Amino acid sequence: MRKIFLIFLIMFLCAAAAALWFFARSGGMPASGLNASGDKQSAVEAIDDGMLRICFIPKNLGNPYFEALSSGFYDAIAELGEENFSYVYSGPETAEADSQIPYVEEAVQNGADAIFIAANSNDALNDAFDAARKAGVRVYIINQDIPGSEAHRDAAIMPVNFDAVGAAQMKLLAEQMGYEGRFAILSATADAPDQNTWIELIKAELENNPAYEKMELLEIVYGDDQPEKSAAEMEALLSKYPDLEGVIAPTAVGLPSACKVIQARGLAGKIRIIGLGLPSEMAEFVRDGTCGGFQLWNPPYEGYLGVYMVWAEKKQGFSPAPGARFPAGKLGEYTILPNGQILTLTDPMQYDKSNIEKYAVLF
Ligand code: RAM
Repeated sequence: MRKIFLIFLIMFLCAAAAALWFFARSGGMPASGLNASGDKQSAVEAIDDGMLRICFIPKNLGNPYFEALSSGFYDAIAELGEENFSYVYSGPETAEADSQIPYVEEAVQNGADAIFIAANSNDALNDAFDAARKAGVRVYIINQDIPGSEAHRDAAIMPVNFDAVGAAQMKLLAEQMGYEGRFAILSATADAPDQNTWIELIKAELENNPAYEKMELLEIVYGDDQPEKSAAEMEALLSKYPDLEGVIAPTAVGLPSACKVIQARGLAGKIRIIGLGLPSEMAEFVRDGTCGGFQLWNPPYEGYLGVYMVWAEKKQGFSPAPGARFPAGKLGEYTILPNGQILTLTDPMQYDKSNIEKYAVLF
């Protein structure tokens, strides 16, 4: 009897140890904490298990766009060996300018080697970034940059060259609207660095390109990357401007939310809508003609190359400075540009009836 009890006890202890190990590896448990004096060096020593600790902080949780981006981190980690990484995807519920600060602080306390963050503001996080870098943590902006605050980050992974996005969005809308008519922009949050960069570029195109002289921008509204608010803003635009003919929604949440409104009100063809969105979320609206075309890039690639960059630093003596190069697996070699940016791809990709099915299964 005692023998059986002992066997069960040993089996139970083994299972508990395995479960704890798995839980810690999957990022379910803080990798470490600061010691009493708040000295990170000691904290790192305490967890010096050879693992690279990476944290990705999205603008907010619940946005499928950032889940697609996060899947790229997993792809690279699988290629380089899961046993070498601890990866945590963690962020705020909503995308206010300062809502990510506690997540940056938490990542530092947990002994992160590198933080990747799609910042919700150009400058609200500067102090948190400075503190993280002082503690020896790399700060990489991902999916955009933080214009005016570049000195507070180590590098920025751009999905594409942003200069190309404004012109591409404006051209696509103009083609859909026959180069005339009134339109509105449905954005995400008012502080979002990427959204504001694109909006400025769209406005510049509208002003300076004579091809758009018969087009007019009526208003910019903000759906905060929340489906309900985005739909409500779209409804409000429809009631406020009976002559509205076009919408640019450069947000992966705003675009399908606005399409749903146009679809439900039977306005396909009357209101032309384009923007930036995930093919998987947009397929139904392309199929039924609610949306004639939209653009994006490859969000998983951004996370993928981020992991390879951290790996190159650990294994190949890479350090993030203009001109530095690193290999990124299947994507080839990348160079940090003089402005500290890395361009994952150059131009945005366009999706419509001709290719939507191919991409809808990918992201
Ligand atoms: C939104 C976010 C993100 C943007 C994509 C296209 O969900 O605002 O920053 O890059 O859409």
